[in-house]
Amino acid sequence: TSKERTFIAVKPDGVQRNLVGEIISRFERRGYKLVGLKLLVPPVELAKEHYADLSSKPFFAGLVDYMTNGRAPVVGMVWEGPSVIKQGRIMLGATDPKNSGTGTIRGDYCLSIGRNIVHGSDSAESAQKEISLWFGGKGEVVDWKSNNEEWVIS
Ligand code: DAT
Ligand code: MG
Repeated sequence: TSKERTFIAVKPDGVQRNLVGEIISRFERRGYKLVGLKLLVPPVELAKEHYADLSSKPFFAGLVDYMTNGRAPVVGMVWEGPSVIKQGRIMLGATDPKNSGTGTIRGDYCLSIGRNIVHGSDSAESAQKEISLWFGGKGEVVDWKSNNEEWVIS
């Protein structure tokens, strides 16, 4: 549905490299609507919960440290629109940038799986989990009407 929502985050390397605007622009220009936005150094518990599925992987500790050590913050976002979960993943490109196509965010801006600059929810279930984890407070996700909508969605 056109009310579908996904969680997208610019990771610390993307913030440090001044790619926040570029990443927001790509979603805006595609026609998606920004309904949540925050900048934070995530608490370790939040990062562990966010990546809970990967807790047994050898890179887990390094991944959590990279996300939470405060050398740069994370920009968390909620984007809304038709098929935004799947399309967001396509816009990001493959997890490992050496397999990400040119024209995708990772394919255009990064080189290494451990510094792949963006996160995007990979399913309806993870989108719901991640949005409530990162934007669980009252009013943190905003329902608003875009005046462009009739020119973007029919
Ligand atoms: P994605 O971020 O595309 O959803 P994922 O959920 O499998 O990918 O993994 C989450 C993040 O963990 C990924 O963006 C980068 C890191 N990661 C995954 N596999 C890795 C590996 N083999 N070595 C180092 N970091 C890895
Ligand atoms: Mg993932």
